[in-house]
Amino acid sequence: MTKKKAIILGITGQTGSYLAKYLIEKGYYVYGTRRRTSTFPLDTNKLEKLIDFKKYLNKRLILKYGDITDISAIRDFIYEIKPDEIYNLAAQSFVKVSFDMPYYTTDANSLGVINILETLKNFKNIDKKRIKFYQASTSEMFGNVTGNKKINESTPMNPVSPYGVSKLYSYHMIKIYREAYNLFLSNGILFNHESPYRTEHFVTKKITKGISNIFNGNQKKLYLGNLNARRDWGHAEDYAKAIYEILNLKKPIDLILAQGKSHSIREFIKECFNFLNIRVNFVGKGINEKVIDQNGKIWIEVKKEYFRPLEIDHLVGDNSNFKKNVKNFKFEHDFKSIVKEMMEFDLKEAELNRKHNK
Ligand code: NAP
Ligand code: F7E
Repeated sequence: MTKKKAIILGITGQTGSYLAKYLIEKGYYVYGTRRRTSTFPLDTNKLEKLIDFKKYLNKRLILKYGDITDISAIRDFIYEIKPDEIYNLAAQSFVKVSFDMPYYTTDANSLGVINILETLKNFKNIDKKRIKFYQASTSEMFGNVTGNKKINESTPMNPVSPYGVSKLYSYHMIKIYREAYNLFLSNGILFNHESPYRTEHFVTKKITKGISNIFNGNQKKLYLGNLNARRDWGHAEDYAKAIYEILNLKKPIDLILAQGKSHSIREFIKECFNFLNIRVNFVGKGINEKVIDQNGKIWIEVKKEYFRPLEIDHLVGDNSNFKKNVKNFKFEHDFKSIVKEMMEFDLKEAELNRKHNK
C-alpha cells in the first residue's frame, strides 16, 4: 500500500466523496477542505455515508476549514501538507445558479484555480514537478456543438453559461502554467456524472428523489424544466476512479471522460417509471407538458422557472482518447444501472421518511 498524501479540494461534494473513499482504500493519507457553514455537521454527510469516519477520521482522512477563494488558507494548507497529488474538485458547480451568481462563480471556479497554481509555482525547497495537480474541467466548456456531433479534445469550445466560461478560463490557465513553468497539471474534461450522492438540485437526483417521494405519498408533484435536453451520463464512482488514473499517467494530459451515449431528460424519467413498473404518458408540449399515469394521476409538470436563460441542447462525448491512454479501464455502471441504483436508494429514503412522518 502507498503512503502517499493527496489533497482533495471539494472533498465534501459528490465526486470528492467517492474519490476520498477510493484513495483511502489505496492507502493514501487524504486531506480535504470543508467550508464553514451554519448547518454543522451536515456538510460532510456524503463523505460520512461512504467512509467509515470512526476508523479513518483524523487518521487517514483529515479535514480542515478552507475556501478556494481564500489564497492564504489554500497556500498554507498546501505548504503544510506537501502533497504528492492535488485534486481540485471545488467549484460553484450548478450551471443554473451561475447565471444568478456570475461573480462568485468566477471567483471560485477561475480565480480559485489561480490561487492553487500560484501556490504551486512559488513552492520553495521542493521538486514542484513532483506534485501532480488535477483540474475538474467540464463538457459545459463546449456549449452547443453543430450537428450534435460527438465531442473530442479538439472540438471548439464555445460555452453558453457563466459556469462554462469560468471553467474554460481555468482549463486554459492549466495549459499555460504547465508549459510556462513546467508543472505537472492535468485537465479531466468530464461529462455529467451522477450517483445517489448527487445533490438534489441536479436533474437526475431531483427526478429519482421526486418520483420516490410521490410514490410514497410524501410529495404531490414534481416540477421540472426542459425535458428535451440530452446529456451523456456516467457514474460518479467510475469517474472518481478514472480521475485518479488520468492524474497518474506518466505525463500531464487533457482528456475527455464520457460514456459516448446521450439520453434526454424525458428518457431518464421513462427509465425511472420502467423501474417502478408504472406506465406513463407524456401529454402536451413545451411548458404545458405533463407526465400522467394510467389512472390519470399527474406526476410531473413542466415549469418555466426551471428553464435556463441559455441552454445546451445536446452533449455527447468521444472517450476514445481516454481509452487509448488509460488501458483496460472498466466502467462498472451504465445508464440503466445508474437509474436503478439511484431509484433504489431514494425509494428507501422516501419509505423511511413516510414511516417517520406517520
Ligand atoms: P458538487 O457535489 O457540487 O461538489 C462541489 C464541491 O466544491 C463541494 O465539496 C463544495 O463544498 C466545494 N466548494 C464549492 N465552493 C467552494 C469554495 N468556494 N471553496 C472550497 N470548496 C468549495 O460537485 P461534483 O458533482 O462533486 O463535481 C466535482 C467537480 O467536478 C466540480 O468542480 C464540478 O464543477 C466538476 N464537474 C462535475 C461534473 C458532474 O457532472 N458532476 C462534470 C464535470 C465537471 P460544499 O459541500 O461546502 O458545498
Ligand atoms: O441539468 C435540464 C437542464 O443541472 C441537466 C453539473 O454537474 O454537468 C452538470 O451540469 C439538464 C439541463 O446538470 C431541470 O436544463 C430540466 O439541460 O442536472 P443539471 P448540467 O447543467 O448538465 C456538467 C457537466 C457540470 O460540469 C456541472 O457542474 O437538465 N433540466 N429540468 C433541469 N435541470 C435541473 N437542474 N433542474 C430541473 O428541474
